[in-house]
Amino acid sequence: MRIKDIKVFVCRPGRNFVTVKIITENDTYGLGDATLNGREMAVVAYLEQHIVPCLIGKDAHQIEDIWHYLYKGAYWQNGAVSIAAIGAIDMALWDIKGKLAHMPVYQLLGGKSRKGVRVYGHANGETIEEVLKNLGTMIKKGYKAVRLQCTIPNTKGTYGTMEGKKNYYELQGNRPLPPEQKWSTTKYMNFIPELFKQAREKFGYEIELCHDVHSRLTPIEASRLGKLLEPYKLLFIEDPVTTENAEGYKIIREHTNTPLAAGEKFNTLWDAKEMIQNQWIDYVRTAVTHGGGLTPLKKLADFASLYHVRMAPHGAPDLSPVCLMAHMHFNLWAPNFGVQEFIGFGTPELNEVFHYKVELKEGLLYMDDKPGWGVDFDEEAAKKYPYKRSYLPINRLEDGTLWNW
Ligand code: GCO
Ligand code: MG
Repeated sequence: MRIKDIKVFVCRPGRNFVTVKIITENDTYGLGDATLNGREMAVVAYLEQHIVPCLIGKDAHQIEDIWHYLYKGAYWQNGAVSIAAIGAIDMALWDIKGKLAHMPVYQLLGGKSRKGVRVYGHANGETIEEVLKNLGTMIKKGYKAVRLQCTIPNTKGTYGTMEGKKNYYELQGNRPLPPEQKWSTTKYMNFIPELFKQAREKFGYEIELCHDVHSRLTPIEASRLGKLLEPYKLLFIEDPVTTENAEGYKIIREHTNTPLAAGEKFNTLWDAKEMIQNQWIDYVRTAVTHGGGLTPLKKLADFASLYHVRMAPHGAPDLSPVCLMAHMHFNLWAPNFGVQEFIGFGTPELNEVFHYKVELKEGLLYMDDKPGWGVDFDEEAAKKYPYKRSYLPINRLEDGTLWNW
């Protein structure tokens, strides 16, 4: 089944997304998500200039070979831009294979390992009171696991809570240049255990809670945070330190039994290898898009399963519904699936462009069985929402030093 055409779409139904559509000679098409937040157009260029010309006429069924052709064949194997591009191609090919086989993709992986996908939602706020109010709402909606992020008093903006209540930080505002935030580790460390203390006092221990540190600590600071949070029995803390240096996780591991999650920025299995085989983390956060597609992600899952490490794919709003639906299939299959980040059912603009259906019941996300991923993209609707350059914020310490955002 030859590839006839490949189209790359950039649209902004609330925020920017890059979507790939591969069309075969019999007009079957598959979709992939290539969104790389704040660097979208670099992936578009990589796809249009360097990938698309090589794939026209190739057999859409040869997913494994095409993956290696694009990865090894580029000579420059790694890198967020190229991997997001390869990831989207790989996703679109799996979608096609499912459609041609008249099967949901999870069937091609070996079938379902569970009835639904456990998810965690987000409760953010400017104050502890507000976060707890939002947590209460999430529990009422049926969530059984929730991530808590709160503005740290006397700092300007905090991860997860920027731009006030109306404009959740990841729904891009008008940011033609990166906005700046301030960070104080001392203020954060003095404050955050109180958030979880109050959450447990109010809601008890049945609801699973987690927290994203967003790489803002050093290993020894993160070790201390993990210890301080131990009484509140978190599902995990995420990215306590940057992941470039895997041994940082060894230090944290030696000091605390608070579970650790990392890897939303891993591009390959090799980025994750050392942490997994040393069992320094409990959850791998790699997404189908940023991990180079389903082909490498299923290898990552199998490798992680040897070391009691579970998959917890990244599901922030900068991953499109195409990626969410790919995760649904992956998570239904992966024997060592842990939990999926899920930020909700989308805005009206988003749902005008992407057509998909998921349903939350008692903490589990369900979808209908459809061939392929079960998601569609409305090209006409997408034209109404043109791309606009937008950046993630940057972060500085109080003295002005550039820090991890
Ligand atoms: C998460 C992530 C996101 C990232 C975003 C960057 O755990 O959901 O850390 O919140 O900030 O995906 O593009
Ligand atoms: Mg994260």
